[in-house]
Amino acid sequence: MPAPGLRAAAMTRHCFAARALLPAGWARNVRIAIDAAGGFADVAADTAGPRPGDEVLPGPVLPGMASLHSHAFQRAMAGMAETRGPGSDDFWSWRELMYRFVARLTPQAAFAIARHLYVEMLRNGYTAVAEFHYVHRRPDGTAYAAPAELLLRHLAAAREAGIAITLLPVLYRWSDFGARPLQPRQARFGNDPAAILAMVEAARRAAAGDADVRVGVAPHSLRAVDAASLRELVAGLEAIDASAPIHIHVAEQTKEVDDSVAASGSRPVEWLLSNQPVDRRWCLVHATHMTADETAALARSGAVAGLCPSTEANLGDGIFPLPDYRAAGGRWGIGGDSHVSRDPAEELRLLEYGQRLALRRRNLVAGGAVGSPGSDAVGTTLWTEAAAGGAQALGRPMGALAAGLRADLVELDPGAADLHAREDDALANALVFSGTPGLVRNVMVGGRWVVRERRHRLDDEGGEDAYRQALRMLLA
Ligand code: NGQ
Ligand code: ZN
Repeated sequence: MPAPGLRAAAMTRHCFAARALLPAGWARNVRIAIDAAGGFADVAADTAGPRPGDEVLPGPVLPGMASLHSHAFQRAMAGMAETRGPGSDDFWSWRELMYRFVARLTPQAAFAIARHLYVEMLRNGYTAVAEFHYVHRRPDGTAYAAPAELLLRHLAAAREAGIAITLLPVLYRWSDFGARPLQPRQARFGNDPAAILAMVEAARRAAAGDADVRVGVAPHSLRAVDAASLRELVAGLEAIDASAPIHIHVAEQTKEVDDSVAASGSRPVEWLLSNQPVDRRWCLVHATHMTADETAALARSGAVAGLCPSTEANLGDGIFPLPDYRAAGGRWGIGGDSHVSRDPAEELRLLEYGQRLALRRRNLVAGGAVGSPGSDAVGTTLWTEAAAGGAQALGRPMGALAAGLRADLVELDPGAADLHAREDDALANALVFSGTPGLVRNVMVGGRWVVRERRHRLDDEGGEDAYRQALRMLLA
């Protein structure tokens, strides 16, 4: 029998990338060793060339991207909330439409929508998703026989699609600040901290050591939890897994800021930073409306700001103060949220464009920052920082082409005209700013190819038929 070291070496395989985006920037002749467990064993730049048996990747290679915020069911609503209603439309009127939609969701439909969505996301270069899941109960508010039924449908969908997932069962206890009872149309969301922690345990059992599944929690928002339940939830999670992710929606709308000040005398981000141990485990989703002091304090906390540019634009939220936040060393990532976009390049483009529109300048997200060596190329900077921040938010070792991380990678189409005659930073800039969809050709998650030549296994197995069936039921 060979020595264990030899056997491990024998089970290691290699990809050779002509060009790849490494933590220190673009590199040439990169040889990537992938171990049998689906991790990067080694990533070496400037090698002599491919060796016999290497899988040669002629297109530019980037790390897989994490989507740090998803409500999968909302994928089926994309385009359904774009007609003016009787009053003046805003975030809150959109939410009423969303509640009407969620009332019809079944476990089968939730699964079909999520699986379809996750395949779409993979095709565009997302390799992992944080599912912020709050629809726990039947439409009448009673629990399913297995209370984590709907949560676990998302785990099943992710596994069939082949995307890595961080499951975040959501505590949604109240309808507003001051522990107001849930409205009837929120009856599917309600639970107490103990019930959410039981879902964490159920999800951990179902995941059973799978390196591509992580479980954390999400207090929905400061509107939906009181201080005591929030403390109980965070303490309970710490007892199960001391480094597990904690995500929360915060300061997305100015009304929430005003209501928070009225309820506690503090703004939402300010309240959270002074009442919770906000650190690297935390992801503050949106955090749109902050003062300069809150922006700097959030950056110092080590938490990730979860930015969802397409949804924030769709809902009329506002613009996150990204240049100031980055200047203070803040970490950030991107999320598809309501999934009006499933494309990380598009999210990143919208993120930079929002800053340009607000500040009337160009090339704002560039240069060095915490966790990034800094490139003057906006595309390189955006992809590198969002991948690293997303990895932190998901609590998953990913987000860079580096030894020790999960082997997630994206190869762009070497034949694409928009990538032609370009090198290095110009490739990332073309990916983000050419506006051409479909530049991603091959996608690997945890050492497994899940998209090859733009095809996914489910393309031939009726994955989209189940989605269409769910749409017929939901939109009838
Ligand atoms: C959600 N979506 O949980 O789906 C929320 C709307 C709420 C965004 N915040 C519900 N974008 O915030 O109350
Ligand atoms: Zn959300």
